Amino acid sequence: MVEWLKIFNLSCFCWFLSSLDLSQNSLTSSLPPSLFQLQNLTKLLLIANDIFGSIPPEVGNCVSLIRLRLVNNRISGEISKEIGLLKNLSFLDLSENHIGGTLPAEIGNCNELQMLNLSNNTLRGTLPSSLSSLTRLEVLDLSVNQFVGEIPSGFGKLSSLNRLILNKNSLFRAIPSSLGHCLSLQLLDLSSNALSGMIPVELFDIEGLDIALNLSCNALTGTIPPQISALNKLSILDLSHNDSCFIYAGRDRALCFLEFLVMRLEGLWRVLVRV
Ligand SMILES: *[C@@H]1O[C@H](CO)[C@@H](O)[C@H](O)[C@H]1NC(C)=O
Ligand SMILES: *[C@@H]1O[C@H](CO)[C@@H](O)[C@H](O)[C@H]1NC(C)=O
Ligand SMILES: *[C@@H]1O[C@H](CO)[C@@H](O)[C@H](O)[C@H]1NC(C)=O
Ligand SMILES: *[C@@H]1O[C@H](CO)[C@@H](O)[C@H](O)[C@H]1NC(C)=O
Ligand SMILES: *[C@@H]1O[C@H](CO)[C@@H](O)[C@H](O)[C@H]1NC(C)=O
Ligand SMILES: CC(=O)N[C@H]1CO[C@H](CO)[C@@H](O)[C@@H]1O
Repeated sequence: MVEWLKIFNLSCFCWFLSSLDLSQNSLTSSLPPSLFQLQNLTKLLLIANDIFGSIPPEVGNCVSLIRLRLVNNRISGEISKEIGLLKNLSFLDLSENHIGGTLPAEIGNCNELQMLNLSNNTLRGTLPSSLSSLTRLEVLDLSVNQFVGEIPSGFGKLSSLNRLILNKNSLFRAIPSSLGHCLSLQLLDLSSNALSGMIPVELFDIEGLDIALNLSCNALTGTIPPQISALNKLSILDLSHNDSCFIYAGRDRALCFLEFLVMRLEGLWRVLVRV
């Protein structure tokens, strides 16, 4: 194992350090406080180690950080509001850890964020509406957490958003129609929540949606509007496992299934009925 603690005890000699990648090194320790004195650090990658303990508030000292990726460790504690001091942060990936608490509203101060992945943690509370000010965001993945409440309607301002992945939380109420303004979306996964109400027709304005629309395992009601045929590039449409009997109100078909999956294969819509 790299004697990384010793390295950082000498951090006064590493003041110039701008990039540190110790991914996949079986590092077993907490994050040494001296790490967060490196004000010139732009890239900190400690992916797939066995790092435990929390990310200290001193992370806010690393004002040069552009990439912070601590994926797949055993990091716990909460995300401190000092994260908002990282004005140049573009990629923040803390997925696959044990981070709890709420997501601080200050995350909305990280104006340069292009990718925010907090998937597979134990974050709770509501989604801060300040996320709506991160207009450079291309990837927002908050899946597999314990978030509750509504999807902020301000998410409609995220015009660069390419992937919005919120599955496996406890989000409720209606899907905001404003999501239809996210015209860069290729993937929208809101599955396995407690969303209710109708599927907003505005979602079918996102003509570039080509990877997947997954709204399965919610409590959505109503019909599937004929406008859905505008999503003619879509590979995966999953509206299965919902409380209501969906009816596809298209011109040429009227389908009524409790569960179904439509896939576009070789340019054709295939309806694969399950159960
Ligand atoms: C950061 O780098 C600059 C030179 O690029 C140097 O003058 C400065 O002392 C460094 N700051 C720290 C805290 O390491
Ligand atoms: C943030 O990025 C800008 C533009 O690249 C750069 O001029 C500035 O020095 C950076 N700030 C810090 C604290 O590194
Ligand atoms: C987010 O992180 C998880 C776990 O590391 C990964 O599987 C997933 O692909 C990431 N999401 C995106 C959109 O890249
Ligand atoms: C969450 O992460 C754990 C361990 O890092 C992994 O075993 C599990 O499969 C992940 N869960 C999901 C839903 O990705
Ligand atoms: C949609 O999401 C559910 C639950 O999150 C998942 O089990 C399912 O495989 C997804 N559907 C497709 C077609 O990928
Ligand atoms: C009829 C049906 O499949 N209902 C399901 C809708 O989704 C909820 C949440 O996943 C399930 O509990 C229902 O059984």
